[in-house]
Amino acid sequence: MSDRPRVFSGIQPSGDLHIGNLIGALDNWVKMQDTYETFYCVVDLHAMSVPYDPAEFERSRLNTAKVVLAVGVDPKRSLFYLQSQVPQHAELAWILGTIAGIGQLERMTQYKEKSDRSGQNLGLLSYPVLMAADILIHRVNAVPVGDDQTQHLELTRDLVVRFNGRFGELFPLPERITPELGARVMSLQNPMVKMSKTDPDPDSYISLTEDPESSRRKIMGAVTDSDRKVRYDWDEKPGISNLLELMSFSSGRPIPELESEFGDAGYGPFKKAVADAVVERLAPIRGRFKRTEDAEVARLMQKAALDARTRAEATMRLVR
Ligand code: ATP
Ligand code: LTN
Repeated sequence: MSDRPRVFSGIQPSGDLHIGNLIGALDNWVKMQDTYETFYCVVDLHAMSVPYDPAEFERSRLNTAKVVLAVGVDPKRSLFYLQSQVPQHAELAWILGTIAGIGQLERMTQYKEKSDRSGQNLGLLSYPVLMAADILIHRVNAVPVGDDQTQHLELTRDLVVRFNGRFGELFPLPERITPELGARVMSLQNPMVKMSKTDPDPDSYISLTEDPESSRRKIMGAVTDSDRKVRYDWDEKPGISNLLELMSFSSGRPIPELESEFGDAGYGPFKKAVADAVVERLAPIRGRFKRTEDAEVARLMQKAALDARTRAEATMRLVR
């Protein structure tokens, strides 16, 4: 076992991974491989808390794993596996459930939103307890996620304090890691809501594997305001601010530099430059995705699950 600090994060196989997932989370997953011992999962059990098609689901979890690999998660450096193949996640979730308060779970924003849309079920309510189990099963120190996961991470930390207080110091208190810029990428069709892979309008997000022409069209059609100034101002100009963050991430150029270059250029030329930068940033991901064989991904997932079970079992022995 390495003595480096550890991280865990997960992503749901609930649709096409998009540039918000990349900027908010996956980019950090890749970077953290250099300094941390890294554990990552396709959290397929979580995705079952809303309605899904069983045949499509099987394809979707393999596809999600394939995109994560294409982004740069390296199976030689990270333990990357499918959550459902490591039953200790669910066992620890049960135990944590016995110390979790129902009131706190009912107050979770995601629970309120998703239960309004998909109907209530126990899985949706206990979703954050399973997420806490994911994080704690490898006793990690840090969790790279987007802004929308703040509340879930707070719950995890509450459970750690409660568990350690009652049963002895077992779990480290995990820190949330979010990027300074792009922790909440907004929908291209409505800059007041976050970009989401379950948004019914595909024009609202840029998928990590879609063809360049489609990405360009979506960025050119992004909803902005009727003023002509390119200025970074989330209160007055959320659409433009969102595009500035996309461009800054994709090109590596600071926002003030982009504001001075495009301030008075008009929205057309600005959007074209954003599209160029995004298409260029995504090209290698799309290339690697296309070159990877499904069978290879399935094999990697099987092998990683064996290692992950051994690691998870070591924690469960202490918990039991
Ligand atoms: P869903 O639409 O199914 O709720 P999602 O698009 O929110 O999915 P998740 O699988 O729930 O994606 O999230 C994976 C990771 O990506 C999480 O760390 C999450 O915080 C991050 N993330 C998701 N959407 C965004 C976004 N718009 N901006 C920044 N980070 C995001
Ligand atoms: N709820 C997370 C996905 C998730 C996760 C985790 C993230 C499940 N388990 C553990 C970090 C750590 C989401 O992105 N919606």
